[in-house]
Amino acid sequence: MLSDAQIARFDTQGYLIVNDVVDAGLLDRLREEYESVLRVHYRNWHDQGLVSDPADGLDFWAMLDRAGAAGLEWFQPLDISLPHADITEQTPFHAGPAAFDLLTYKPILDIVQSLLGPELTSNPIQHVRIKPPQQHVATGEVRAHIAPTAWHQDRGVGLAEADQTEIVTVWIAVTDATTRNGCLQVIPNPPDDMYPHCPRAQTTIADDYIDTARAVPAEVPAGGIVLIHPLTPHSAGPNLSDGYRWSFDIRYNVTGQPTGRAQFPDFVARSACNPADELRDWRSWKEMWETARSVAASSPHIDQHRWQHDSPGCA
Ligand SMILES: O=C(O)CCC(=O)C(=O)O
Ligand SMILES: [Fe+2]
Repeated sequence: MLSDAQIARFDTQGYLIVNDVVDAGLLDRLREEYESVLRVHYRNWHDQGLVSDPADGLDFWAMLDRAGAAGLEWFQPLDISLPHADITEQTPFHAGPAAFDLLTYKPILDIVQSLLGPELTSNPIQHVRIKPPQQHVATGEVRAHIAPTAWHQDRGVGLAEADQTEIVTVWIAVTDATTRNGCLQVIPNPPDDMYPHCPRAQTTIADDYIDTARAVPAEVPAGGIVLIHPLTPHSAGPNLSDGYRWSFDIRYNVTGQPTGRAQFPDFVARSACNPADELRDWRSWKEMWETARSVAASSPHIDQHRWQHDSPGCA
């Protein structure tokens, strides 16, 4: 639970850093789960001759290094979401027990309940971000899960149907997040409305709407979180360290309100009214994403964003 002072600070500043939320046990399980998932993919790449070193003896970071150096698409198999376009029956994603335990982690739900009340849906706008040192990011890589993140408000990355949805972003540091490795930066005291955004390499706030000189870094040690209001402008700079910068960002909205990405599955994470509605089994969560993948693979593309090149300030 958040204290009244923390809630007041979130309400005025539009973000809140909370240290020591995710315990070492869950962080370790996440790291182990990710290492074993990557190992399966890495073995396949090795069998196909795409990487020369065998997986045995390589840890998570070493496998990422080699996959990156070989130009392989290592990110999507690790993401807890499907991509925004070109989904096929084979598009990989990650849904495992430790990731599900993070989405349903009691200390996180308690904190979010302090802001949104006890009827909480896990919103499908969620990602892992594993950002290599910037010098190892492939030229032309613009995805904000690997490369720096452009200025945006999270309301701007959902569809308009969710503009009234009560939602909060929970950004979770798996490695220490520092200015040097490209932690979040936020502009405190958000406006009452959403700025126009532009469909550039990433969806980003239109020119001249924000004063980035007011930005403050949201540094947080591993296991800590940053709560972000949907109208708070935020971004992340390049990872100038020599290690990976790993985070998850997950979201919760009040149950029954539009998620902003209806083609992807949500689930009830907490319910005081109907506890039986809470999803408890990670396999069901995985199946929901597999079903969404099948539907997407055989359906016309659905745009995730509403912005047009001729939106104000996008020239
Ligand atoms: O971690 C990042 O680079 C960006 C995260 C973000 O935009 C979010 O959590 O909403
Ligand atoms: Fe964001």
